[in-house]
Amino acid sequence: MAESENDRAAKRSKTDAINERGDEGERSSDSPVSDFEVTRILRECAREKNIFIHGKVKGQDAVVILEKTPIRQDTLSELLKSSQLQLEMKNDVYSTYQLQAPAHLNEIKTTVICPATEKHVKKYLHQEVFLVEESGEDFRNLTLPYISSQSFSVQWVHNILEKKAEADRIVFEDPDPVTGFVLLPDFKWDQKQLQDLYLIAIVHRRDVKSLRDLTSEHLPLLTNIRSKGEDTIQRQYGVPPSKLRVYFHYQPSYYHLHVHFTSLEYNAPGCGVERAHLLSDVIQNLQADSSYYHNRSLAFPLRADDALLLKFKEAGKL
Ligand code: M7G
Repeated sequence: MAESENDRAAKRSKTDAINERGDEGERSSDSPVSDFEVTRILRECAREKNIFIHGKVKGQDAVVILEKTPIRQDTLSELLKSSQLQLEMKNDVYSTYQLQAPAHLNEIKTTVICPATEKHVKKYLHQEVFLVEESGEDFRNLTLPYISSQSFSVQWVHNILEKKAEADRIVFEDPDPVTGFVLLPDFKWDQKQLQDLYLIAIVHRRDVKSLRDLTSEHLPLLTNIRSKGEDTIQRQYGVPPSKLRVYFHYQPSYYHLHVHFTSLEYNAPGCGVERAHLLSDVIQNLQADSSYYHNRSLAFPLRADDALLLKFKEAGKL
């Protein structure tokens, strides 16, 4: 279908908006990484071009994640024009070079978790994983007591909902206490390009921890997130619903209900069938059976040293 001038204009303003937001980022004068002492590498991946490091900042445990970001189309010509090229080899029609880009086109996305708990360190440590099948009864007997005592703090979520953090990053908010939510960029997305678009919708209500708690009572909440989340992303970034993967994680890391909105083109961590549950499937399952997620077995992966895995083993479920 031919692209209208309106479409093109919308895309232009969306890219401008992204660039503006990206460029507006605060300069951190107090760098937590300059004092970082490396203890060990938790994980690294040459293909994904990232590295997860455990270390100390001023005596406190910290995790630092470094990730090379995708090459941006809108800065391509500047990159090609203003970089230095160093020839590595030449053979017939083939030649390879090292391209030295100007600093502002050569940024590394950096995430710092400090102080980091042992659980943060384990989350990023490369480990063998096992698939567990959890019945509704297993959830109540094994998983629920475990997550009630062991799960990650959701303080960062409350900070967002109460506008104590990331308030300027909120893209959309429906303030309704029952069906409302906040939509904002996930911290995995630097907002510089749309290929890896990643936003999260965090619900205002605090009594729904995960997929397991959902019943047909929550359908108005879920349909509201789907329609307003998709509309906002279409309007703000020019990405239509047909280009989005919208899903829950089970198990999530953070037990306060939230929905992941990612670009369909982006192979986001945790978007595989063993962890992701499409919002549209969840809505249909609840329409057909209100207790669907209370009763059915759900499979998910657990890392070798996860205490929950040990509980499943002890109960003879693995
Ligand atoms: P999850 O399914 O509970 O856990 O999703 P996961 O991290 O194992 O996927 C939580 C989502 O929230 C993830 O996509 C995180 O990248 C994102 N996230 C986590 N934290 C601590 C923050 C934060 O402080 N701000 C924002 N904007 N996103 C976060």
